[in-house]
Amino acid sequence: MIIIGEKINSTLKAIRPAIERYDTKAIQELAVRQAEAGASYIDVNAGMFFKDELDRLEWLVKTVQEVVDIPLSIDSPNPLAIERGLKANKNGKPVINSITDEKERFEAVLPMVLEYNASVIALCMDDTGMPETEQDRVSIARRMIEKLTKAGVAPQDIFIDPLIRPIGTGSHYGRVALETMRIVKTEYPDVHVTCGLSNISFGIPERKLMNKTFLVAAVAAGMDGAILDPLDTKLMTFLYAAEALMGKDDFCMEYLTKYREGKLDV
Ligand code: THG
Repeated sequence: MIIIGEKINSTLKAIRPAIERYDTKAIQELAVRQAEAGASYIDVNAGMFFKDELDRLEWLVKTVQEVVDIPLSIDSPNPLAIERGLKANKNGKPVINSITDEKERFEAVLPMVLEYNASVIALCMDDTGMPETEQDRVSIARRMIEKLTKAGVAPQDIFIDPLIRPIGTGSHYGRVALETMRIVKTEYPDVHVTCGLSNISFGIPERKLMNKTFLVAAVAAGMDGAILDPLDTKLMTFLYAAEALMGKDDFCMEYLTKYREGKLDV
């Protein structure tokens, strides 16, 4: 599983003040802890700072890469912010989070994917908005994959994100996301499938229960990347178990290793 550690995000109430006061130590500690917990990428997001997102995102990139070697996930809807993050990046191949099939955003972000030889998360939405059905989502995914690969992006560098909508706002949204994942992974086995896991549980009680259960279903549907909190030991435990059960962990090696290290939190 390609784990994108989500903790360095300005929308988080606990983290925002650290970004606000440029608290190097707090940010670096979060980066190190996520890397040690098994993150493959560190997501950095300064989107709540409307006026100086660019400066703050650049600072986050520089601050994080002083203490960890793993690559960054540069998280912004604003192509100018992404560019600032990419310019500051020194940690190897980053992932751009994200591109969509909105005409303006696609045309602004694609050249950066190529110029910086980055991977890219592609959200299933276009200028008509957020698609309601799995077929509409899959059509957008297909279109983005065709356009990206035609431009020279390798399938392994594309992460399709079905865009998870809260289950509390529509009882079909869990199924729509899972079906989108299953169809995309079947049609394009080399393309990665990912999502922001916790979106599923917005607005309902016992969110962690829903996130964990959805994670298991998503692994079964073929999801091989996730934006999540790697410091959540119970969530990580479900991840190890789900991967073993779905045949994604040969001889349960990772599961057994985590068991021996005392890292299964049950
Ligand atoms: N897809 C992609 N990128 C994304 C998302 C996605 N980036 C942002 C977001 N969604 C994923 N990142 C987070 C980071 C933290 C939390 C959720 C998603 C989180 N939220 C808690 C909550 O909502 O209750 C805590 C809030 C708080 O403490 O203030 O922890 O879908 N490509």
